Amino acid sequence: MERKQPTPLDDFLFDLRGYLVLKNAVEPDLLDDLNHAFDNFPELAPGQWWGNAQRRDYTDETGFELHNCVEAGEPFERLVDHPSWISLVTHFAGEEKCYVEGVFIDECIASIRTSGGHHPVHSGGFQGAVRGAYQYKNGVFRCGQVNIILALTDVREGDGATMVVPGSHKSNFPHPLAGDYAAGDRMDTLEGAVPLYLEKGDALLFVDGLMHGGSSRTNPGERRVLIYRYGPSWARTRFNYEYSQELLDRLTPERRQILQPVAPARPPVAQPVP
Ligand SMILES: O=C(O)CCC(=O)C(=O)O
Repeated sequence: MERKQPTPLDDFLFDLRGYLVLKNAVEPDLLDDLNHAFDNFPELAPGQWWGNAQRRDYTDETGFELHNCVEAGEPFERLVDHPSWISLVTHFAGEEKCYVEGVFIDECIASIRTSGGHHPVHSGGFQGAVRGAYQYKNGVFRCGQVNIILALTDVREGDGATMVVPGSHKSNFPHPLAGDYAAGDRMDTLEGAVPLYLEKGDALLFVDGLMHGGSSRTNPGERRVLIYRYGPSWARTRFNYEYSQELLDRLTPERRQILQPVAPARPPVAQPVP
């Protein structure tokens, strides 16, 4: 697959709306491998570890969320620098044209949502964290976090589509009707929010500072998505997961550079503490 480069239209739409939809981002073989991996996830209780990945649902209603899923098998590794988006996320969040150029992965999550599940509305420009902030200045993007949500199943009406409030990454006011994340308020009918329907294999790219969430799934069956969050090379993962040496050792140099942009600085042999 050819590496997709950002176009002037991508820049215009990303700046205007805060998101892009990447059609047919992932090839059928890889989708099959990822779905096969999902089929074989074990039953995990919230908080339970599976190797170096951990089930850690964001809320009681988001459903199964396997964090650090890049440790869950080789197909997940192929997404790290996937040609459909790696140049885009690097362009938006990778500190282009400066001494710390490059991206790292802040979080990577395998998510399964069933009927009744949803992800409450959150983010938006108003008092947003620097970690997810949108910025374009002096001819370069300086976003704190750009997310990829890859659909492994079709996500249509009733399937629990991700919803966004287009343009809200720049908003200077709180949304007066947005509700409360901690209370688990649903965003299904939020004024200004639109669902982004995806076909299996499409990916949604958006700046985390965009107001967003997951609408209620009302259909039977599963919504399966992968969420990979990219940030600047110098940042640290939200929950401080550490990668296993086995994973780091087998990655291509390009992938290792993204998971570990800066190797730990240690003396060659342990030195006595003076
Ligand atoms: O599940 C979704 O569609 C949205 C996910 C989300 O809001 C997030 O991970 O921040």
